[in-house]
Amino acid sequence: VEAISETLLKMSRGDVKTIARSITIVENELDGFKELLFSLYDTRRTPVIGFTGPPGAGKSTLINALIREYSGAGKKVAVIAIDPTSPFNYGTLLGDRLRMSEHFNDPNVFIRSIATRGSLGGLTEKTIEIVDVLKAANFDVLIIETVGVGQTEVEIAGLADTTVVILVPEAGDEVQMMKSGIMEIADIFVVNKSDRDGAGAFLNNLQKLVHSFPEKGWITPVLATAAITRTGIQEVIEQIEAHGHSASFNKKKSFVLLEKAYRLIQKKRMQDINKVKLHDEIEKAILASEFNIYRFADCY
Ligand SMILES: Nc1nc2c(ncn2[C@@H]2O[C@H](COP(=O)(O)OP(=O)(O)OP(=O)(O)O)[C@@H](O)[C@H]2O)c(=O)[nH]1
Ligand SMILES: [Mg+2]
Repeated sequence: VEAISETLLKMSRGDVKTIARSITIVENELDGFKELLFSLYDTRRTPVIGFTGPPGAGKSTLINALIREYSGAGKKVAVIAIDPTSPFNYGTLLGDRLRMSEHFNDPNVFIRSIATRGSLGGLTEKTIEIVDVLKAANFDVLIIETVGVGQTEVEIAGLADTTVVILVPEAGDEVQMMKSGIMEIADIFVVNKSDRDGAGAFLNNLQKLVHSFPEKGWITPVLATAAITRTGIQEVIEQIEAHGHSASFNKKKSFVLLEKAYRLIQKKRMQDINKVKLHDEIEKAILASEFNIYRFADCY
């Protein structure tokens, strides 16, 4: 077995094999995963940019266009695409791979899809750990794509230094619905598919909405893109850069660490709870006698 210091050195030099192996080690809790995690220090402070938004908003297409810009400027980019394990999203997974496939042979680009939500005792979510492993490598920017469905937007905000929320012109009602939550987490709004009807009106409404919320040391910009034709990409990069220099970005550091710590502690405390086993035990318990869910839960 290779010494941790050797692994870290190789990663910091951008050894792709070592990076991929380290991710596999933490993802599957293979031998030495804890030692590896315990040896990670965030010295490079690689910015983590989260992209979230409704299914099909154009997140992957936009990220693809950004990768092209970053890589063209000689920057090294890592992308984590988080695929919910739901079979509904299987097509998405393949789609993302196809859309980003032009970068598969680019030495400046590292792309990894990871599964989440070990629904019935399957894979546990290792996003935090994988991000931290990637931070130990020599990337200039880390990008995370998640589909925004309720909770995930909030989760991405606890993981990313800058959160970009991608919407489409026809998302009017959705924005009304998730208004406050989305306002809290969005550092940058991108209205993609601005080539479509109604983009101008939607942009205006969103702009008004942003200004109706109290300012937090950074005014959330509302940008228009058409990712498919790579229109407006430069502005997205500029605003990500600008947010990185804002007071809000610095304040967010400890918030992100808090969220990460909270989730790691939660996972640690829940590690002996397996939903499949729990289901068996519930089925037994309800057969036995009078069933009280609070007494049942109190045993754990
Ligand atoms: N008209 C138009 N279509 C776009 C634009 N950007 C992306 N699309 C299309 O929208 C569809 C979805 O794009 P994706 O990039 O896969 O969207 P996504 O948000 O990553 O989707 P999920 O990962 O499934 O949530 C594709 O067919 C794209 O070609 C755009 O700017 N204009
Ligand atoms: Mg996608």
